[in-house]
Amino acid sequence: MNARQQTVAVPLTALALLHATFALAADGVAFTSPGFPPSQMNAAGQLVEDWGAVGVKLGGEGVTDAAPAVAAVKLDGVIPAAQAVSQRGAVTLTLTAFRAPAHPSGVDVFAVRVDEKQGRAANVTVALDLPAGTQTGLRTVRLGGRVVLTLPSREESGEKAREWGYCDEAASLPGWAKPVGPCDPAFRNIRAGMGSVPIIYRFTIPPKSEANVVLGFCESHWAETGQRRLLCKVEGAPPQEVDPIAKWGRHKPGALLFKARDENGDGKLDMTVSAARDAKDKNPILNAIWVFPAGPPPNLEQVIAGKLNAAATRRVDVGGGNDQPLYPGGKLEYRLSLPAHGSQELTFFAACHGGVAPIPDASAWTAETLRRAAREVWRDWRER
Ligand SMILES: [Ca+2]
Ligand SMILES: [Ca+2]
Repeated sequence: MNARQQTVAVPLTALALLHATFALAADGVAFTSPGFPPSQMNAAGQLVEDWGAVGVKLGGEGVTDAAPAVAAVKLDGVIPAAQAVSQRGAVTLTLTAFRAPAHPSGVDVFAVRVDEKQGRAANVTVALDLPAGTQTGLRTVRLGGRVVLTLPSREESGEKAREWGYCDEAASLPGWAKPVGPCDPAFRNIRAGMGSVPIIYRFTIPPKSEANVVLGFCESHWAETGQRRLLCKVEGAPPQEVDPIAKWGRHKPGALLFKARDENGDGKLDMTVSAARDAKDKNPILNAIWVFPAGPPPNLEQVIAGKLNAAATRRVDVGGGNDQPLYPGGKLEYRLSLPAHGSQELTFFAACHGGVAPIPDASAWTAETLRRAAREVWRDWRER
């Protein structure tokens, strides 16, 4: 993505607005990008957006309480930012927020950095304090339908994964499909990658082992071919593209077989269903998953009929009663293990005035590209 294409014309009043808002340092520090309404970090170090305030709670041995010093700073010598620094006993907590000019409304980048100060390895918890009514997913926090916060990957959280589950931003739609004919009831409930996000599942298996994986589909929205074409990838097997209408027809349960293998030897079998490149409907769906032991392939008609469930090592009614997320979730807390004098940083992306936060699976923005975009827009602004 090119930051220059995403910036907007800057009204002259914006500069006056910046001066006005930066003068509020006693109450907090405002920050923005040229031409956008500002966000604020308040005197408590909370990021204040039009959807609410986000704060950080620190815990752990030797961690004490202290109010932060909030100040306006310049990142990379040019990006206006707000920074809250607090000495918290064993550690120093530094919260930094700046606006990146991501199309169309901008994105606020909120970095939480913890530095170990006493020369002893420390375990610290970083919990997010979120507004009431927010719902936490794997990588996003939503308020109503709006994605208001993008989270670092759960691998960074220290949270323990389950044996299997989904790890994506797709939605469960129980009863969505209307399969005709006798079939496993698992076909009725689906998960859908609304907003063009992929559907991703992970199963624990013995490292390097093989398995027969069956993915079950039933398209109940489209009646014509060429709409929702799917690209299915199961680790260790060749990818398969399928147009469920062309292959099986509307409301007709169908299944694809994959000779899977834990190719990278991490003891996990990864599978992804996403929209095919030429799909008109970019929201992928998935109805069911069966994992069978390696060996002779299972008869797909019998799998569809639900007659081989007892032989499967896993049968998942995707979007149904026995489905589950890979990470239990609940409390949004990150566990950091800091070596002596070490530090760790967690980066969150926040929706700012009228905008949404980028969904990781559907957006190319990273902490690095957002920072580069902010740097470029402020350099251009300075040269005007
Ligand atoms: Ca693997
Ligand atoms: Ca299902």
